[in-house]
Amino acid sequence: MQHYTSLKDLDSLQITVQEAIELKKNELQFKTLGEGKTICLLFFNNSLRTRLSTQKAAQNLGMHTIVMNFGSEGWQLEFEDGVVMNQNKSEHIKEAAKVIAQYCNIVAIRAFASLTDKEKDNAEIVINSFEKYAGIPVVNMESATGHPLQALADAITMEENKVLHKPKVVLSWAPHPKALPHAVANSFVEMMQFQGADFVITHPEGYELNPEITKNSTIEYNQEKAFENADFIYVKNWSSYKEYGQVLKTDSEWMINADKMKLTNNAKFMHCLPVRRNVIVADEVIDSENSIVIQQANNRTYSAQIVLKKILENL
Ligand code: SN0
Repeated sequence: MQHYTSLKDLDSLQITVQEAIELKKNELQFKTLGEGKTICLLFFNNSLRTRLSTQKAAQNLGMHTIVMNFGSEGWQLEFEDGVVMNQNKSEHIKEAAKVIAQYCNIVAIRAFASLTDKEKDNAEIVINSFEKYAGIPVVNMESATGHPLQALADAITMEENKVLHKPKVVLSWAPHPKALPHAVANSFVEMMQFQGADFVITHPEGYELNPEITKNSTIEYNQEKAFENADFIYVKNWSSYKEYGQVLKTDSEWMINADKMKLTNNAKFMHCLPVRRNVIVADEVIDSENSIVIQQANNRTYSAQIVLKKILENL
């Protein structure tokens, strides 16, 4: 594997999940693979899990890590070609990417959607420009439209909590005061399309995700109906895609509570975190035995580590 910018970069999701589970049993088994190699982690947005787990993953493979908060500490980058740079952007991606590539062997990038310009967000300008100009492997740590390291961690977590029958998995929208990106939900949907599960997406009308991503996935507008007999409830807020970046609904009607979980087949509760307690999910659910959010966050290390291992093997 050269880059990891989408789940499609994996030869096989199923095999990668098994490899990550094996890796987790002895996370230092490849501790010399990355010796003398460096990864630069560039953050245009905030992070907790991604920042720490990706560093831990790289260090488990013997790599050095350099972290930079580009959003607050870097020069503002220009991504467009041929512009007169007499405004507030100080440096062009053409130089920045080539310079960064001289300091490391892999570059990992977090750059959220603007949620104001759908076309630009869908064009994935930041991640694609790094791929184009850096000339070294690029890892997506949540871009405008996807969060494939999260989706791989989710697949690992679901495999570890596997039920004997074909599972029913529900991706449920829940309210949030702010406009949030579609990336986590998009990658979760893509991941589910690789699995042989009974998969249902539930959200209020107007919150349809990009139909090019959901394709023929089942959408059920009645949340309680969607929850019936579910084995996994995966919760995430996202802003409207149709009315791009708008928050259409904030009332607590769609919050996940114990009564809704009672409709399920004793389902596990999942969320990528950070989560707004008692807005997205009631304390009684996230604090229950069925909540696997901490295990899910732990698997971010093994998701990143298996991806970095595959890239290092190809360097
Ligand atoms: C991000 C998102 O894409 O939804 C990152 C998730 C991994 N989440 C947020 O920005 C939440 C911020 C908040 O204020 O709750």
